[in-house]
Amino acid sequence: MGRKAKTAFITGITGQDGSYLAELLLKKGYRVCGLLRRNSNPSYGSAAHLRSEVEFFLGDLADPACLSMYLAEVKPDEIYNLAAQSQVHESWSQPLATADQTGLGALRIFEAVRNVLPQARVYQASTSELYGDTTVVPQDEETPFHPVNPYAAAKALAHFDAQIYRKSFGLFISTGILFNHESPRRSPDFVTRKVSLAVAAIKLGLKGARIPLGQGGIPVINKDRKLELGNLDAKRDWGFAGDYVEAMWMILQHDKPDDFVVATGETHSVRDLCESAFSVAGLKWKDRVVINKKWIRPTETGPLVGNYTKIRKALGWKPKVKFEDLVNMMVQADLAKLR
Ligand code: F7E
Repeated sequence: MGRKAKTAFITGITGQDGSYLAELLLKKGYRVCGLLRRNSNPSYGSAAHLRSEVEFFLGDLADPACLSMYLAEVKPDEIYNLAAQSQVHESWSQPLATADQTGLGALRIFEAVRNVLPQARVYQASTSELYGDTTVVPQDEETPFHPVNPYAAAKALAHFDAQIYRKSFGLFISTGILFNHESPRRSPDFVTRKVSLAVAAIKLGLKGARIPLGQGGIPVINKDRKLELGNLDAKRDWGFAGDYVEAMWMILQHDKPDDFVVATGETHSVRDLCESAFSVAGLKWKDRVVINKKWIRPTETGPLVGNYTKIRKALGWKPKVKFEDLVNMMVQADLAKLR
């Protein structure tokens, strides 16, 4: 007799990470269930192509009753909490909604697990934003947190509660402290996709309504056909989302719950990103990028770069896609999509 297929329950399944994770788990033979927010028109986002394979449950992280009900009904072996208000920039305009979805949302999951399904394994999506304006480089699991925005503060609540529920109640709750991870499925609210879409729109000479919408629903290039960005000096450790969902799964297969940094170990500035992305299309970034103060944040983090030694040694995970290949993948995908 073969072993019974495992069941996974994913919150945030319609996002970039949720859709890659669902694909990975389906390939591994899991029954995959996902929480879908109730809108008048249900939006499956990046998971639209998985609609016939995933079981969707209408609900909201704001509602503890529905979380308990679904856990009791589905009895997942593994729960991946990827749902959040995940835009740092937006977290200054919506600090309370961010605290609720990103911070309390996680706590509601932990409470539901404690009450209804204490044997389940839980993955909590933590973030390099926790390190904030750190001066320690690179950052690892021991580096102190210095959050500098409402998003990071909400993620800190979730991260500490994950550790507290693990210790206090013996629950299997693990966290992945993920550094930035991108893909052609990334929302244009984030800088990598904003740049790759703008490069493609400029290269293809798109005009008027054919110019795709970017951050905040604003066309990705302005009337002068330029890309408007904020801080070009900001430094991030950018990896490929497809690699990072494998890390999430591996973290839950470990023999004990723990915290792991997931990163590439390389850092690049937004300026480097522009240079690479425009050069994929044979364009010079300096002619095409202008600064708009609107996109400069009230506070910025220190240079973020992760040390992934712990996960490499304990679980054998390492990133496969390098920065240049990631940028190339995203620009090529947008050129193909918009052509
Ligand atoms: O910004 C700078 C900006 O919005 C990256 C989320 O997944 O990763 C992501 O958070 C950097 C920042 O991502 C623009 O100031 C310059 O320094 O792509 P981003 P993020 O804030 O790092 C972490 C790990 C998460 O957990 C988050 O959920 O780029 N930047 N000019 C800009 N950023 C944006 N969005 N737009 C600009 O025009």
